[in-house]
Amino acid sequence: MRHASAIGMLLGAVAGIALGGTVMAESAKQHPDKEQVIKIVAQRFSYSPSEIVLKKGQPAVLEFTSLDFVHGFKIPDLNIRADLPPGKITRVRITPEKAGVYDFLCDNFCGAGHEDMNGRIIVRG
Ligand SMILES: [Cu+2]
Repeated sequence: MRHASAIGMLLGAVAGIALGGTVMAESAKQHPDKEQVIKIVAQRFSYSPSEIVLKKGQPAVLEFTSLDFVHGFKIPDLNIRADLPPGKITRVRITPEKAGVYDFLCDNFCGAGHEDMNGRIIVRG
């Protein structure tokens, strides 16, 4: 009886390890290249944060919330733009393919400080 019980415990431990390994492998399979999510708040006349660091080749989602106006979001060098209506989340997906610094700006005239509403994305290689 003693032996049987010891074997039972041993089997339980082995099964636990195997299960742990399976769970990890499954999770890696479902998120092979997990998106980085960055929340950005837009309001007259700034983006917060105004500097965003991304990694080359890693997919990212910029989640914008505007507090006061349909601001714009434009990255001229990447040919990306979006309207950012207040009261909803606007998602912009980017997978930067080249390291560098990319300026972005509001391209919907939003008032006296509109020209200063900008920021930059730094892509690290
Ligand atoms: Cu604006």
